[in-house]
Amino acid sequence: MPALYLSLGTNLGDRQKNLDCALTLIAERVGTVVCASDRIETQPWGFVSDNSFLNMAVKVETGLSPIEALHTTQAIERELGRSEKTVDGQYQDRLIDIDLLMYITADAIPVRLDTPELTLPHPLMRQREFVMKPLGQIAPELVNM
Ligand code: PH2
Ligand code: MG
Ligand code: MG
Repeated sequence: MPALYLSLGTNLGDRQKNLDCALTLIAERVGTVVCASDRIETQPWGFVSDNSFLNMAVKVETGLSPIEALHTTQAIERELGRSEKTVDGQYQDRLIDIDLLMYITADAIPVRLDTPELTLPHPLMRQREFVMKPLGQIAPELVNM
């Protein structure tokens, strides 16, 4: 089975519950959640806000293609109340954000994709401690790649 690594983040509302709901819907619609990192408290990166984040990373075994996984996670974000992602190019506070980090095929090849809709691996992941720290807990081999 292909393995999909996701980053989850939330800085509004009941953050633990937002992550719980996202994980339930990911398990129902994306695939089997085989590893989940700790939930770490992080400060907003790249924008100014009083609301700190909870971030985590998960590994999902999925039968979906990368684009199908993107559309499915975007639908989950919308169902959990996510509205606009950026305003005037600035990041916004959000109930839930689900980002595709890496997609590893069944024969262990990391997918490389560069389309207007989706870039894999996630182009900014290595600059973001709030992504790399939880990802390192569940997949140290990817972080040290
Ligand atoms: N997500 C962003 C921008 N900044 N900062 C933290 N701490 N956590 C995030 O998940 C996050 C962020 C864009 O999606
Ligand atoms: Mg994001
Ligand atoms: Mg996102």
